[in-house]
Amino acid sequence: MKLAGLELVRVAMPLVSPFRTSFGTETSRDVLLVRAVLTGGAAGDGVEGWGECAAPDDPFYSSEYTEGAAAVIARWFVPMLASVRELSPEAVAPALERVKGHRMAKAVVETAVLDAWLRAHGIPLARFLGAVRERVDCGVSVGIMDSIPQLLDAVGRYLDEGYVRIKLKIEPGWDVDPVRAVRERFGDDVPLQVDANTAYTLHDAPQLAKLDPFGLLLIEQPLAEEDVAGHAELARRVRTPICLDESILSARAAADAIRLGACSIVNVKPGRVGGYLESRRIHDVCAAMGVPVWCGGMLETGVGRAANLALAALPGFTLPGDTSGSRRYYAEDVTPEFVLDGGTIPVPDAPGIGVDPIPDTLARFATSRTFLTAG
Ligand code: NPQ
Ligand code: MG
Repeated sequence: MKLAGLELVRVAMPLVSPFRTSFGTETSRDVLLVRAVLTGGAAGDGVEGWGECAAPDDPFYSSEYTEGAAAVIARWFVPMLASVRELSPEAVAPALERVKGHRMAKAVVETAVLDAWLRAHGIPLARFLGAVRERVDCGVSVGIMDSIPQLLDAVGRYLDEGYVRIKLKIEPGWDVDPVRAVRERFGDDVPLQVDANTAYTLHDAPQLAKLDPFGLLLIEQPLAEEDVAGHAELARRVRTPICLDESILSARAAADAIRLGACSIVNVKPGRVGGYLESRRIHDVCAAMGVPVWCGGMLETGVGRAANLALAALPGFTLPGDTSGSRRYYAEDVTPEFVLDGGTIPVPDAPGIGVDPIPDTLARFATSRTFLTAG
C-alpha cells in the first residue's frame, strides 16, 4: 500500500465545563484530526483511517501545539511518507525519523495509517496491540476549582456516575486541603491520586510529604519535565509512589527513569511518546521491570478515546486510566458517544480504532479541512 494523501481536519469542541490545571484553564479543545487515505492494497483502493493529535492549542503544556503539528505534517511528513513504497504501521516512524521531536505530530500520522492498515486487514486495534480485556476500568481527572465545596460537588457527581478512581489536579496552594477534604467527605476507600503537571520544585518536598497520610495511589509529575534526577530524590523523601507523565517521551526514557528510581508507576500517553507502537514498547519495558502503567488522556474526542481504550486493555495497564466517558468533556462528540457503564467502558472491537467520525457532526464542528495529496 501507498499513501494517497492526508486530510487535516481542525475541529473546535466546547468543553462541558472549564478544565483548570497548574498550567492554565481550557474552555474548549481545538483539536487536529487526521484522515489517511491509502491505495494499492489487497482490500482495494481508498482505504482510510483516522487519528487524533494530542497537541493542545497553545504550547503551554508541551512544546507541541495544534498549528505546529499541522505545519510539520504538511511540509515534511507528507512528502516523506509519499516516498514509502510499501506503507505499513511499522514503516511510519522510520520514514519520519529524520525529523527531531514532534512526537504528537508523528503519533497522529502513524495512528491514521495504522487505522487504515488495520481496517484493510480486518483487525481491531486492541487485538493488534495484544489486549486481554473487553472492558477497561475508568478514572476521571478533576480540575482545580475555585473552592473546596465546588470540588466536593464535582467529585461526588463523578463517583455517582461510577468512576472507579479520582485524580485531583494540584498546584502550590491547592494540594493538601483538597485531598483532605475529599478523604473526609468520601472516605479512605476511594482510589485517589493527584497530578501536579510539573508545578513544584524539590524545595517543595516537605509540602508534598504532607500528602503521605492520605493513602494516595500516586503523585503524578510533581517536578519539571526534564528533572528526572529531581524526581528520584523526591521519591526518597516522600512515601507516596511517584508517577511520571510529561518526562516519559519514549520507552528508553521510561527504562532510564525507572532504573534511576525517579518513578515506580508510568502514565502512558500515545501522543507524548510518538504513537501506539512506542506505547506498546513502554508497556513491555515497564512490565519487564515490574512497573504498573495506566493510560493518560488529552481531552480526546471519540477518535483518540477509541484508540486509548484499546491500549488500556493490555495486561500491564493495571491501574484505571483517564479514559473517561465522552460526556466528561463534551456534550456532543464527533463519534458515537463512549458511555461509562459500571465504571467501565467497552473496548471497541471493530477493525482499526473501531469508530468513525459521524460525517454531519464532524462537518458542524470542523473549522478547516485541507487535503494534502502525496507525491
Ligand atoms: C495530564 N490530562 O494528565 C493531562 C493534562 C492536560 C486528563 O488530566 C488541552 C489539551 C488541555 C490537553 C489540559 C488530564 C489539557 C490537555 C490538561 C492535557 O497531565
Ligand atoms: Mg498528567
